[in-house]
Amino acid sequence: MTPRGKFITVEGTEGVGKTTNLEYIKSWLQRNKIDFIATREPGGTPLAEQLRDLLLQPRNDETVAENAELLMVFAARAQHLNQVIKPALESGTWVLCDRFTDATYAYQGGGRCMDQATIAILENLVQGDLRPDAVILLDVSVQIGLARARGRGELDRFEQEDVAFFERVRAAYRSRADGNSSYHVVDAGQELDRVQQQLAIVLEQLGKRWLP
Ligand code: Z5A
Repeated sequence: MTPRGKFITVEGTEGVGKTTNLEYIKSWLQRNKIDFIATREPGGTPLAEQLRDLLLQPRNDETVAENAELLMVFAARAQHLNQVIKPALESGTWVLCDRFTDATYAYQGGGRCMDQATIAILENLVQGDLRPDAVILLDVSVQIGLARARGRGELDRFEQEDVAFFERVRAAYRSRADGNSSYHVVDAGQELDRVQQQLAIVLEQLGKRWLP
């Protein structure tokens, strides 16, 4: 029987360098000849990408209800899981995902102060017992992260939030990582080559644990 693929997610607040560092992780997977797909949340299928557009688009016509936002995040996730993530893992393919449910605990739970228990109910409903095998949390101060992200031009609906919102997002991420061995926290406030030296150590640990 083919062993299940590994499920790695990459998380962090705005401007933390996910896009840049995902490329580094992909090159490690390629060097190790691991069969993998790279995907993202919200998104990863045509329907889920449409939901992503709706979630990120700034709206002047109405305020998005917090529950509506939460359900859209999980609707996109349900589609992504059923169509992409679960089939890949079951066929032995590894999945590298740019954000997953930790982002919901951080943005909707921390940022929007929504009830964590409600998020957990939806997590169980949509995912069953599927959880990432490893979560790489790129951690940077909100000040540095926002300065990097806001150099990119037009802001999406989340990027328009204030500093206090992102402080809560960061605190929620750090609290989930605290004392949990599936989480690998990387100090992403340093120069890029120093960040990638830390990532290399994390990947080496995962390789030792998972590769033959
Ligand atoms: N969201 C949610 O609310 N609930 C959920 O459950 C999920 C998501 C799954 C879209 O995510 C939004 O969805 C997100 C939360 C919400 N909020 N927002 N916005 P996204 O991941 O697509 O969006 P993003 O957070 O803006 O990520 P990004 O576009 O991938 O950007 P990034 O992580 O900040 O990475 P970057 O583009 O690689 O880096 C930003 C800049 O910094 C860039 O110019 C780099 O060259 C530079 N950089 C990177 N690293 C360094 C270092 N070390 N030094 C100096 N400069 C650096």
